[in-house]
Amino acid sequence: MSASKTYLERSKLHANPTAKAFLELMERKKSNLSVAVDVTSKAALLDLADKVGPYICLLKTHIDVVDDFDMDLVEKLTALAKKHDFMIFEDRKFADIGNTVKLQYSSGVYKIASWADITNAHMVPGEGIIQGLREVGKPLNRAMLLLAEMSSAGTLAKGDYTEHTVEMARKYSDFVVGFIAMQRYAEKEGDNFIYMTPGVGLDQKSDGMGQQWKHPREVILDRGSDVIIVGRGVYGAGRDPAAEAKRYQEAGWDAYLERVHQ
Ligand code: BMP
Repeated sequence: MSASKTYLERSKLHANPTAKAFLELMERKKSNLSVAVDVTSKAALLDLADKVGPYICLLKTHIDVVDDFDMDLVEKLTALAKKHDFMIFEDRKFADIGNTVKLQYSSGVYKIASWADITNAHMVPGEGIIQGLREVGKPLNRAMLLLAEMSSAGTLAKGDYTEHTVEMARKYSDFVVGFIAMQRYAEKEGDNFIYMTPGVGLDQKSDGMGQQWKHPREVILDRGSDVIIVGRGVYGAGRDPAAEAKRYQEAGWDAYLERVHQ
């Protein structure tokens, strides 16, 4: 079972270069924390990335919420990724037909494929969405996650939908390296998926808009996920982002150590 293997052991079994490097990075940095930097100015985003950088394995962006976006932001973010040794995940949640997502991934204002190590997509449109994104991302050695479940109350991503999503990930496992999911799924021979779980918080349970936060220990140890994604728990009002990132890094890593040493 891959849940009991270390990130490093699993990196050795991975064929996708980004997934391989990411699992190595997690072990090297002792971090399974991804911080979701949902702020709306370039300065705030860079400041936050620099503060949490030492504690994270992955910076998760919503690049389209930044009011003053330009390619200089991307240059500075990638420089911070080098400085602090983290990867970048653009949480784009593609959801259109193959031909359209190809254009959205490669072109337009954001040119996501040119800088994001990892991006993600919904399976609503069917298999073509993976084929389109893969055509752009595979030659650049990028990796993708599928949204198999969501953290929000009332999500329709469940049951058959989730099962079908997992099957599609198996079919394209050279590019689809894991899931946004609320738990680890039953494994088949050869599976080596990376599970990332948003909706993680140490201090609060919900935000009054459908978000549901779980404790890092529950996510990593009980539910077998690999990466905790934390947003407002780190940078919310009155919080010290570096101190909070350190706190979540420790909580996530302790739960991982407990899991692999069980
Ligand atoms: P927060 O910890 O502040 O609730 O932020 C969670 C982040 O994870 C947001 O960026 C949100 O878009 C993302 N997310 C989520 O909350 N639930 C999902 O199911 C999928 C997500 O990408």
